[in-house]
Amino acid sequence: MVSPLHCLYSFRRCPYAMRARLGILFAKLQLELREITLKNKPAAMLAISPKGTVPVLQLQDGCVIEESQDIMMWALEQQDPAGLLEGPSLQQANSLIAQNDQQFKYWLDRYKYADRHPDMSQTDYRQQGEVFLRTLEALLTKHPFLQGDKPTIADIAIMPFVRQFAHVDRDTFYKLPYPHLQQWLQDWLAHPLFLQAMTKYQPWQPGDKAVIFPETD
Ligand SMILES: N[C@@H](CCC(=O)N[C@@H](CS)C(=O)NCC(=O)O)C(=O)O
Repeated sequence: MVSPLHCLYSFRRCPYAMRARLGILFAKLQLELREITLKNKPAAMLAISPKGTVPVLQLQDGCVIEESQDIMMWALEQQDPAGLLEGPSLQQANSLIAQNDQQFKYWLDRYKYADRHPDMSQTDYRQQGEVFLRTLEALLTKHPFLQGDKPTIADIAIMPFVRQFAHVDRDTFYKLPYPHLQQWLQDWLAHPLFLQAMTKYQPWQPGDKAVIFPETD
């Protein structure tokens, strides 16, 4: 059955789901949020998206969007009051997001779970990840956000992954020679919409009252 609202299956700690929630919040949309656990994915989610990853967005018309970047784009194409799609170059934003998703994420996973990947040391994995951090630092040396003086879709798509990298070992991260990146991350972590995106919800079960995200005051 299709929900009367758009419905987002989400997992609080997943960086892909974080970027989708940020996209919804920046777009000032409201939907039903269904928090899931990865160990016990709801049958209703698997029925519409058998690949079994979050985020998944089911629209009111029944259409399903299964990739986080597509969810952000869909949300911001509905409404974009902060102009996240109006940066200097959507092509550059897409290229940075692709580097994040295809290369940085690979090293991030190994850095985070180095014990499961014994071919290289955790320090080696961190240093591989730092190649992308240096790209970001070079951009942030020129302006406060990745593409200029205002945030774009690139910032909200990438910050959850830099956060995850930093949180593997905060002491080490904040000693690395990337002061602009560290400040950028700190600013995002304190951003009201990021704090709202990290609201905790109980896992959804069929029959539960809909959780409206974001809640109206
Ligand atoms: N390409 C997908 C990746 C999403 C993804 O990998 N999400 C992880 C959680 S962070 C997931 O759902 N993994 C499934 C699992 O661990 O069972 C996207 O951008 O939405």
